Amino acid sequence: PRPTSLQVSATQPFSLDEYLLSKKGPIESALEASVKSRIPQTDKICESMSYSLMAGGKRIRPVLCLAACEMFGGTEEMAMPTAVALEMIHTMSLIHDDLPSMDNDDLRRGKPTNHVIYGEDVAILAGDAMLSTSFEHVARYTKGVSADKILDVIARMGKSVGAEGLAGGQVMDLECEGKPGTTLEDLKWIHIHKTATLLQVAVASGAVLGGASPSEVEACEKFAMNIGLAFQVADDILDVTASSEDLGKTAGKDEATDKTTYPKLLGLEESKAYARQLIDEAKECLAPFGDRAAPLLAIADYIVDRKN
Ligand code: GRG
Repeated sequence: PRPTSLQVSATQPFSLDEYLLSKKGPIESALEASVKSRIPQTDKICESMSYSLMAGGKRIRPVLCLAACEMFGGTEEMAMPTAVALEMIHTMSLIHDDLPSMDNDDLRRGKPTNHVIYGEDVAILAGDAMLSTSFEHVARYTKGVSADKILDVIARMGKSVGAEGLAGGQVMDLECEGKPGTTLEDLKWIHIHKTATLLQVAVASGAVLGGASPSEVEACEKFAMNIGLAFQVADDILDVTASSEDLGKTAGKDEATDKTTYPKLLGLEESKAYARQLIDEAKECLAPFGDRAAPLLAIADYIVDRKN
């Protein structure tokens, strides 16, 4: 039988490319099925949801969730509904982030943003629908896991979207925009809530579903908080260093606006060193899990080495 991607052997080096490829098909199929219109009346809103959900994101959150579940002996099937739900939450946050009342962006991943295609009204509603569907998805489709674990995942997801998560982080971000004197602490707070929290829920939920103990879930949360922050530092660095083609958006936009970024506060080289330090600290958290952590460790490196 074909070895599963998780059978990491000491003699064969782990290949992240192969691992990501093995996860891509199942994730894309599950995402596509999750927003299919079942009645003609929902065709328009489902088309708008699908337009953004299937627009070629990196799928980091679903992959983190599956990898964490498998690290503790769980299966891909156990974590897939949660993986899909997290990508739905991520996607709806991007749709709302791009709206004229927020960042007012016309391009996302090199394509017109949702509201440019479907109008602001439908884009808002598609985001709302995706958010509520994400919770329904976990509750309805998670199989082979006890109800208390599913409830734990739903609670984590709820917190990550609310005032102590994406929404709160976005409000603080809007408040700080253009405000002189935004500090490193402010920036860190924004990024923990806007970015790191959802990555943290991805890893922690996968761990919970896979059967991790509370202390193991905690180690996973520390790992994910560090990679989440590093992810955002890397994003700010890429915005300075990458071409628009790499990013599929207007490179250097944050440079040109008065948005506070890590390179602006720390300088480029120190920002790179900070991202690397966060990744090293993250990887230490997974030391107790040995070879079983290979996929998550490789994803951590990818987060700072990526080109988009
Ligand atoms: C969640 C209720 C609710 C409202 C949304 C707009 C908003 C509140 C929050 C903004 C969240 C936001 C846009 C955070 C930035 C996250 C981030 C780092 C996005 C880029 O993630 P990637 O690189 O994107 O994983 P891809 O394109 O690969 O999917």
